[in-house]
Amino acid sequence: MKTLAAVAWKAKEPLEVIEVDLEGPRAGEVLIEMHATGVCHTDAYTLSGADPEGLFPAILGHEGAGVVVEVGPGVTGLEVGDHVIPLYTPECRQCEYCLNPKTNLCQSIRSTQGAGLMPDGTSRFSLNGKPIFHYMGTSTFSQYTVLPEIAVAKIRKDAPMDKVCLLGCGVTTGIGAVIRTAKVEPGSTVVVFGLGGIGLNVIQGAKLVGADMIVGVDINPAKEALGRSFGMTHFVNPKDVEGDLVKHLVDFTNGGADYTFECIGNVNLMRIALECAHKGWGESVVIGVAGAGEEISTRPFQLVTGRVWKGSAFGGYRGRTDVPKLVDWYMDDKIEIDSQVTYEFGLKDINKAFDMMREGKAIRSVIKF
Ligand code: NAD
Ligand code: AHE
Ligand code: ZN
Repeated sequence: MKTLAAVAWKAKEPLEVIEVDLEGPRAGEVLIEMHATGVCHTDAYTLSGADPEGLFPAILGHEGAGVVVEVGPGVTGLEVGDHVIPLYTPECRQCEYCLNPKTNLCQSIRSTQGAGLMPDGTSRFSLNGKPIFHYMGTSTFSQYTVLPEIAVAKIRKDAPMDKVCLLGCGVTTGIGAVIRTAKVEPGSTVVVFGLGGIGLNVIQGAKLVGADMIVGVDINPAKEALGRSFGMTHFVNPKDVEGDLVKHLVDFTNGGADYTFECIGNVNLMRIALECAHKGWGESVVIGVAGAGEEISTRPFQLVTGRVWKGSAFGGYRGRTDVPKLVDWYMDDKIEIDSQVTYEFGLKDINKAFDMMREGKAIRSVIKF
């Protein structure tokens, strides 16, 4: 079949919206008609050329929602008409990782997914007979996309797809990092670095669990009002801080934060986030993604004296099990999503969504098909 898709031909170049060929679902796969997709910073990161797994040409996008329109042979858990959210972290429920409650990182298809291919080692997308790579196993910047059944969360049909698509990445990642990964306790002091689509949801999660002091750190002053609307209690703009940012934040939080979250992808800030965690017990969670060749460092003394450094992917959530519950939370007004959709564009204007992100104007732009 033909599908309209935004193709990333090369790093650093705008996407081209064109019709490409899409082969239907093979065994264990489903064809999804996308209704909406968010644009996450990770899409821009891969398009920048900094992603060591970045492949071109590819169809990017990993924060979508849509409807199953065809099922391949052997599919048992999904049927035509199901409303779904594609998962870049699948959940096969059988691999060593899925059987270990300590992780959400199902590895059953990770190697082909990282190579831009479906689990059988081929691509469903092509143009003029030349394959186009999948991205993060999801490729949501396409009117139609094919996914393995194990990488699809079935959600309720009354949830608006142009909002709950953000549960495909940003909202789930931020809230889960607080609840699942860090397990922040009521009364905690939390510092959040970077108040974009991820950081604002860390703030939302921290408020949800009853944190007392929620400090947001961002160089964009416009983020202060946004952060406060999600529950941030204090704002620090590093540009206004004279001297050492770690010392400033440690003093500001009376000795350091119980939990800190890096939501930017800047290795210098990852170090600062660790070092402003409280001596003896502070935990720092890396969420931001840093480019090829970048490394984090600190004095081992920081860890010897009780700080803990950890990371979080997709908020530690298991998509098929947990995403439908998060959709319920949204429908029950337990979590806020609507105000995170700053802009809506048609697919043909998808490059504007990247511009809005780069200019710091969007929490999230949503593409509606
Ligand atoms: P975003 O672009 O929406 O937000 C980034 C924020 O960081 C912006 O508000 C920006 O002003 C701020 N910022 C930039 N440089 C800064 C600096 N030097 N000091 C303070 N603030 C600064 O990005 P996003 O979509 O929220 O994604 C954030 C990061 O999280 C990215 O690295 C993304 O790739 C990553 N991410 C990781 C996961 C995961 O599962 N681990 C999931 C989604 C996104
Ligand atoms: N190919 C990238 C991977 C970057 C990365 O860490 N991705 C996150 C999701 S970001 C969503 O916006 C993730 O889930 N990682 C786990 C995994 O298995 O990729 C790189 O930098 O190498
Ligand atoms: Zn993302």
